[in-house]
Amino acid sequence: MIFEDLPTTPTSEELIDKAFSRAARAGKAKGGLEAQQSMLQTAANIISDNLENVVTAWPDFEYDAHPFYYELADAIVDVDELRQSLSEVMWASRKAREIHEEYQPRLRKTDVDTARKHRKQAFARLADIVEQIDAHLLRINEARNDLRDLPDIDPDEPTIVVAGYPNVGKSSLVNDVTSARGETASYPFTTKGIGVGHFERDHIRYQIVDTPGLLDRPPEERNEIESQAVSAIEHLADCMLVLVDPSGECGYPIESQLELRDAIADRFDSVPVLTVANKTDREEVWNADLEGMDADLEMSVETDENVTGVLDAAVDAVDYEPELPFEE
Ligand SMILES: Nc1nc2c(ncn2[C@@H]2O[C@H](COP(=O)(O)OP(=O)(O)OP(=O)(O)O)[C@@H](O)[C@H]2O)c(=O)[nH]1
Ligand SMILES: [Mg+2]
Repeated sequence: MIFEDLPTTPTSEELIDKAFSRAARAGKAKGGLEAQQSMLQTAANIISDNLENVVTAWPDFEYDAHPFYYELADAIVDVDELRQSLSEVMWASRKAREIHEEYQPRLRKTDVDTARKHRKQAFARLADIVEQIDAHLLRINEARNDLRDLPDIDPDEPTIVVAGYPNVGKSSLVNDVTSARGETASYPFTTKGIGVGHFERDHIRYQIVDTPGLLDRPPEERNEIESQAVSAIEHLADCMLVLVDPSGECGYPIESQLELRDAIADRFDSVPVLTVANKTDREEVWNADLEGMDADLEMSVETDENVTGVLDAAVDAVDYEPELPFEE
């Protein structure tokens, strides 16, 4: 995942401490003017290099982040604000180099006391620059902590997204079809772990993603962050399975479940949306008017009835054409 390996960002205090203590050590190894020059060079380099590294560790949101991750990231941290902070840090990095260049000549061809006075002045200015970006460093580190936990999903794999009210059987389905068990990912804004499963058809790997806390209730109940996460899912989904439980065992009347289905179909109008009636093993479902619900498919995950049929339909709907390496 693109934000997984971001390093921690130092605080301004940590960076100043590090720069000045290394500088002191560098100074001790030498004497006279050389000691002052070496101290300045060490402090300025550590500051400008560390700050530059803070910035370059980040991917370019526009070019390197898949729209899915871009939108998810933007739901959690304001990307424009983050960019602003990164550019302030870059400014400070350049400024540290400038201070080095400005003071370096003053530490030559002079007496040691004067040189020490200039070097101290340079240190004060370096510290001042780093303190000025204190809030930006903190914000960048917070963003890093928030984004590190985004779900590990491959946005380029053909993906089936499973939606529906709580308790309709979403997780049961994802767990049932997925080859390797126990894969879960988390969105930082829901407490529920989301299941991410994989299965293969004709040597193509399909990803199947659970959406508890996101696509499990009416749109008007979503907060702003959740709504934006739903937009992100639009970039991810190649097919949407809306599970309904006509038995009502899930605790939600079928009318509400169908309203959610309609809202999802409206929202994801560029994605094939299939309505799947689950729990056909339950007696209440036998007499239910599945046609009246516009159910495309029925299944029981519990008794493994037609789960394969549902996957087949989803794979058909995804209609994925692998890119062949030698095709022009
Ligand atoms: N009878 C019956 N029960 C099922 C079936 N599929 C799932 N269940 C049961 O329904 C309950 C809820 O299933 P989950 O898979 O946890 O539902 P979910 O949609 O993931 O629920 P949330 O994670 O809360 O959104 C569990 O007790 C399952 O055992 C089915 O086909 N038939
Ligand atoms: Mg679940």
